[in-house]
Amino acid sequence: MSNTPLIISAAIVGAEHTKESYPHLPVTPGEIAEAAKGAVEAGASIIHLHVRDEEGNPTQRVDVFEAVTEKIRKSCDCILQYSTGGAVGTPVELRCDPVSLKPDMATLSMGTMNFGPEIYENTEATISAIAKAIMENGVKAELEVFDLGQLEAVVRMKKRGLIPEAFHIDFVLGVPGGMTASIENLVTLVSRLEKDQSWAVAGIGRGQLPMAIHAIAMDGHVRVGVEDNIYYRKGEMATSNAQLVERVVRLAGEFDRPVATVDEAKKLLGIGA
Ligand code: KMH
Ligand code: ZN
Repeated sequence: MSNTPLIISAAIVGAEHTKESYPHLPVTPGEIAEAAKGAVEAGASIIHLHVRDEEGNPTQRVDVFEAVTEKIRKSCDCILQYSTGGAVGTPVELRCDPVSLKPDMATLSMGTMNFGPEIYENTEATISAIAKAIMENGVKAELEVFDLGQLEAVVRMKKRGLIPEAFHIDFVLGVPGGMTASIENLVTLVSRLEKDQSWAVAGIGRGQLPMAIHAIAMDGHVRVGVEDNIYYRKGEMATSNAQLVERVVRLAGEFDRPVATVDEAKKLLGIGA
């Protein structure tokens, strides 16, 4: 294990939960900015951002991303990473839209899959269209990889010039329809990466904590937050995104892994170089 600074990404909103399913979910621009500030003060350097409309529904509207970005920028310094995944079923043209605001980073999901009972559609044409928007706007891509086949798609599509040359990879493990959040799966995925490829893991639900611990030990990076997991432990809901980040910071301390500042994370990810 080296002591590469640990990049903690906080997925603070997501597109799946509602205030009904999780009362602490930030949905208004003010609440989202407040949650971002809390997560950053706790140790996160990346904010993975979904936004909600006036009714609290997931949206890819540029004006909402703009309003939330303005509030976050006023409240804290962070790497802002927009979701281009949106919600299951969001049309691809809309998913690309916020990238025109040139955030620091944007996500790029690498394949179609079952997503619980629904289908999360990412055909090659969809991936290419979103990748094109990301490249044209000079935004750093984070590839969302939900299973091994999608990692193989990364290699294929990179060879064909359909995705950016350089990217960060986030393994999202534990979605019903993707790979489970097991240590064996994480080790397999990481073993397939090119040397020096930066990666993180987001474990869904109860996979969040074990995936975070293993990423810390394996020299990877970590994503936590209520998009992926609303529980602190079995039967006890997390009180905030910050609480989930704070736990990762404590664990990193036990492994003598320093937590990356925003500037260190930018350097590691090649943002603004
Ligand atoms: N909401 C999921 C269907 C991303 O942000 O890039 C997709 C997602 C991925 O959350
Ligand atoms: Zn997301």
